[in-house]
Amino acid sequence: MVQGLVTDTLLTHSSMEQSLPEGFPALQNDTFLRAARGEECRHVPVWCMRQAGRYLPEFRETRAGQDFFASCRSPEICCELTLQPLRRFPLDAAIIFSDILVIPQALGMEIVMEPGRGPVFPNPLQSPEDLQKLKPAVDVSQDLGYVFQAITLTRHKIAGKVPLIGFTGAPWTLMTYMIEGGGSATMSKAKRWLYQHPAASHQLLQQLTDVIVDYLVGQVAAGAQALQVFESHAGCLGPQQFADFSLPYLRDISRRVKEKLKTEGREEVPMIVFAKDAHYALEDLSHSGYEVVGLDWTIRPQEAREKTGRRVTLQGNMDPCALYSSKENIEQVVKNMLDAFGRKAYIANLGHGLYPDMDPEHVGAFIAAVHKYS
Ligand code: 1CP
Repeated sequence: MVQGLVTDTLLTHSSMEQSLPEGFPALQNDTFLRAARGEECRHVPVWCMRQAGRYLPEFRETRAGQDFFASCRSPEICCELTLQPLRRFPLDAAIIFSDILVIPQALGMEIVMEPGRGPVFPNPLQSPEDLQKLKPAVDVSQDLGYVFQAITLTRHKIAGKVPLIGFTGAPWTLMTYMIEGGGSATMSKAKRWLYQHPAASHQLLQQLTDVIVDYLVGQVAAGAQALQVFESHAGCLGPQQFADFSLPYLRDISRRVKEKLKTEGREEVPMIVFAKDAHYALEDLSHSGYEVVGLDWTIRPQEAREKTGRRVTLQGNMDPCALYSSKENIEQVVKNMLDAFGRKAYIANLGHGLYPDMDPEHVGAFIAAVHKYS
C-alpha cells in the first residue's frame, strides 16, 4: 500500500516535470548544433527529412486507425513518432512530428487527410474576399499549444540524446495549399493570385509570416533547439517571383524570430531554410539570416558552396531515390557527397523527405555510410 503510494507520487512528479519547458536533461550529442554554427565537429552529423514517417512499420502501427490531425494534436503520439527513428538509427537530430498545415488550420481553415491523396482543404481560398474568412489573429499558445506541449514532452523524453528540431512551412508554401486546396503539379491557382492579386497575395503572406514568427518563438520556448523553415514549393516560382513573394518573408521570419528570442532573454537557436528547387536563389538565401541552407538533390555540392561561400552551413542533398539502389551503391554515393561538400560546415541529409515505400535498412545504410566516411 505504502509502496503504491510512493510510486504514484513519483509518477505524478515526473509527469509534471515533463509538462514544463524547463529542467531538460543535458545534451549529450551537440554535433548537429555545432555543424549548424559552422564549428569543428568530430563527425559529420546526419538526419533525414521525414525520418518520422510511413516507411517505418512502427510508425504505421502507431498511426493505424487514427486521424492524421488527431495524431498531431496528441503530444504523446507526436513524442512516440518522433522517437521511433532514434531507436533504430544513430541519428544526430530529431524533428518533431507535426505538419506544416497546422497553421492554415489555426487560421480557421478545415483540412481533411484523404488516404492516398494527402491533405485536402474542402473550402480553399478562391478570391481575395475569402481572406476575410481567416481568423484575423492567432494566439499561438491557444491555437497551436498542442505542438508546444508535444515539443516539451519530447525534449524531456529524448533525454538529451540529440537536439530536437522544430519547424514550420514558409508563407508561400502554406499559401499554395490554402489556394490550391491540396497538392498540385502546377500551383497555377496560387500563381494566378501572384499575377492577378499581388496586393492580396502580400496581405496573405504577411498574415502567415506574423503567425509563423510567434509559432517559431513558441517552439523554442517549449524546448526546440533548432528550427527549419520548409519552402517546399519554391520550385514553381521563377527568380523574380521568388524575390518578390518568398525571400522577403523568409528574411523577415529569421530577423524577427532572432529579435524576439533576444528580447525574451532566450538562447538563440540555429535556423535552417530549405527552399526546394531554388538554385537561382542560393546566394540570396545565404544572406537571409539563416545559419543553414538546405539543398535538394538537383544542385552540385561544389556549385552550392560557390554560391553560398563560407557564410552558411549546407545541409543535404542525396537524391532520396538513391535509397532504392543497393547498399553498396548508397555507400559510394554518400562518400562522393561528403568528398564534394567537405566535412566542415556540413550536415548530411537527403535532398527531400523519405517516401513511404523506402526500405528502413537502406535508410540505415545511408546513415551508417555518413558515419563511416566522416
Ligand atoms: O498518415 C500519414 O502519416 C501521412 C503522411 C504525413 C507525414 C508523415 C504527412 C501528410 N505529414 C507528415 C509529417 C510531417 N510533415 C513531418 C514530420 C517530421 C519528419 O520530417 O519526420 C514534416 C516535417 C512535415 C512537413 C510537411 N508537410 C511538408 C514540408 C516538407 C516537404 O515534404 O516538403 C509538406 C509539403 C507537408 C504537407 C503534407 N503533409 C502530408 C502530406 C502527404 C503532405 C504533402 C501533400 C502534397 O503536397 O501532395
